[in-house]
Amino acid sequence: MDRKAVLTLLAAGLFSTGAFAGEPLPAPQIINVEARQTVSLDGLWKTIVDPYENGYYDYRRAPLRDRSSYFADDDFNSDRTKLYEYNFNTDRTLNVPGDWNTQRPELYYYEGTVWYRNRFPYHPKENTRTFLYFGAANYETVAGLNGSKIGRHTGGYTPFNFEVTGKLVDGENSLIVKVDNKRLAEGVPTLNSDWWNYGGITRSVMIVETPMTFVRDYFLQLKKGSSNVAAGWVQLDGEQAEQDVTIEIPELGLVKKVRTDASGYAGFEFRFRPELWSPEHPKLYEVRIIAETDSITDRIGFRTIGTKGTKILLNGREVFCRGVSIHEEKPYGMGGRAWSEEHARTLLGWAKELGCNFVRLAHYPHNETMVRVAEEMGLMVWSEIPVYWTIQWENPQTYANAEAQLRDMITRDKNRANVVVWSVANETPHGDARLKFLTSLIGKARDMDPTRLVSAAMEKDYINDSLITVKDELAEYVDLISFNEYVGWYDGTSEKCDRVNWTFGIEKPVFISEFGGGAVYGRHGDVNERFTEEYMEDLYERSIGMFERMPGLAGTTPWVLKDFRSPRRQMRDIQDDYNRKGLVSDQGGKKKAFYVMQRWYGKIREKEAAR
Ligand code: GCB
Repeated sequence: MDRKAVLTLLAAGLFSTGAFAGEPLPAPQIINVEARQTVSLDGLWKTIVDPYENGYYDYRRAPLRDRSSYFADDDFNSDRTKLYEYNFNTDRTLNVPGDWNTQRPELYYYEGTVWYRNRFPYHPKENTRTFLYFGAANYETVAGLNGSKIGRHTGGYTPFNFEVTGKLVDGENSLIVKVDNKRLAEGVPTLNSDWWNYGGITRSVMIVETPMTFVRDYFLQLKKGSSNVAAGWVQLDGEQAEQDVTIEIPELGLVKKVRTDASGYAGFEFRFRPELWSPEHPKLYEVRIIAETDSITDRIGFRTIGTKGTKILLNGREVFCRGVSIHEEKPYGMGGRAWSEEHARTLLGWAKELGCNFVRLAHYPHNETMVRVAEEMGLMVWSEIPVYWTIQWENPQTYANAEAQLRDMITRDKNRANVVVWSVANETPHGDARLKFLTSLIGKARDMDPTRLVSAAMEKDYINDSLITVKDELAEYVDLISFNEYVGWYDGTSEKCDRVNWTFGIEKPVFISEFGGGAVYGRHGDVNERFTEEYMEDLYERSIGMFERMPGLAGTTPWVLKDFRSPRRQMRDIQDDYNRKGLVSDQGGKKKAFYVMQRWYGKIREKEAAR
C-alpha cells in the first residue's frame, strides 16, 4: 500500500498506528486551550497496574466488550454476588500529571499498561461542545467515558483531544484511561533510545468547553521574508462555518476583518509595524481573534528567521545560537518528567545563566508551558520529534505515526515566535528508505509552516584522520548542517579536538546539535580520567578551540543541560542510571564545564554587541 492510501485510511480512522484498533482517532487538535473555558481533571487518580492487559483482552487475547472490560468501572461493593477481579475504588492512586516510574518504587522500570480512573462531577451546559484534552500520555492511550470507549491515541509527547459532547452526564462521570508505554519496534521512538521511557499521563488533562462553532486553530506570524506583513489563517469548527472574524492587536490599533468559507477557513494578510521579538527584547502582543460565535486571546510575537550563506539571520541580523540541549526532566533530583511552570522556569533559568539565547528541546516535543516560558524569557527554540536512531523506515504505519507527531507539534506551537527550528530526526542512518521518509517529513513541515527553518541532527564523517565533514544526503534538504559531534568522548580523547579540522561542501550554517562528555558532579581527578569534572572541563575547553576553527559555525547546543535518567547508563557509583553529560547535575550542582561554556558564550555576546 502506498503512503497516500495509508494516510487516507488513517484519516478515515480505519487504520491503526499502534497496538489497538477500532476506537476512534482524536478530533483535530484545539490550540491554545489554556485561554479557553476548561475544567481541570488533574489530581490523584485511582489506578490499576495491568501488565497482562487483563482489563482489555480476554483469556484468548480477544478484546473485551466495553461492559466486560475495565472501561465499565464496575463497583464490586454494589453487588458482591458478581465476580469481579478489579476494583478501582480500593486500588492505589497516582498523580496526574506525572510519570508513574518515579511515583512508586515498583514502577521504576515498568513498561506496560496502567489503568487510570477519575470520577468527577460535571454539569453539561446548553449550547456548549466539550472535549477531553490530554497534554500528553506516553505512549498508547485508550480512553473511555461512562462505560464506553471514546478513542485512542498513539505517541507520547503531543496533545490530543476527543470530542465528548453529549457523553458527559449531569452528576458523576467516570473517565477511564488505559495508558501503555511498552516500547514497540515500529514505534516513534522505537525500541532503543537514550532516555527514560517514562510512562503515564505525563501532562495535564482537562475538559475544554467551546461554543457550538468555535475558533479551533489559527496561524499568525510574519510572512516569510517580511518584517511588516503578517500572513495567517483561522479555522472555525462547527456548523456555522461562514462567519465574520476580526483579528485585533489592540496595542497596535490593528483590526483586520475576514470572512470564513463553507469549511470555516479564512486566510489573511495585513501590513503593520510590530516591534520584533528577539532574545534581548522578547516582545509579545495581545492578539484577539473574534468570530461571531466565539473569541480567543493569545500572546503572539513577531520576528523573522532565515539563513544567508553560512549565517543564521534573526530579524535580518546575523545571530550566533548560544544554546543548550534539554531533556524534559524535573530539576533538583525530583525525578521524572517535567511538566509544570516551576520546572520550566528552573531549567530555562539555568540555560539563561549559561548565557543562552537558544535551547534545543530534545528529543520530542516538550510541554507547551516549556515553550511559552522560553518565549517569554527570550530563548529561541529548536523543537523536534522522536524520530531517533533506528525507526522502521519502510513501514507506512511508522511514517504515518511520525508525521502525525510532527503535525501535532507544529499545530500546537506554530504561533510561538521563539520556535525557529523544526527538527525531524536525530542521528539516523544513511539509506534510501530513510531519505525518503525524512524528506517527506521535511516537505510536510514546510507545507504546514513555510516561515521557519527545518533541520535534523545528523552525524559526522571522516575524510581522512584529521579532516571531518558531514556527508549526509539529507544536508541538501535541510536549512542547517546540524550534527552531533562528540570528538573527545565517543571519538578519541579530548586532545583529539586540537588535531582535527572541518570542512563542509555545502554553504549553509553549521550547527553543532550535540557535543560533550560525562562527569559526576564533585568527582575530581586527572584531566585524562573519564567521568571527572576535570576531563569534562578540558574537553569543553578544547572543543571550543576546535569550534573557533570551524568554518560557518552558527550555533551550538551542548549535550546536555542536566544529567538525565537513562537505562543505558549502568555503571554503578558513577552513572547509576543517569546520563552524566549534564552541565548541571541531577541535584542542581554546576559542573566546571558549565563555567567554561558560560565564559565562551559571554565572549560571543560581547563580540556581537560590539558589532
Ligand atoms: C547522542 C544522542 C543523545 C544521547 C547522547 C549521549 O548522540 O543524540 O540522545 O543521549 O548522544 O549521551 O550519548
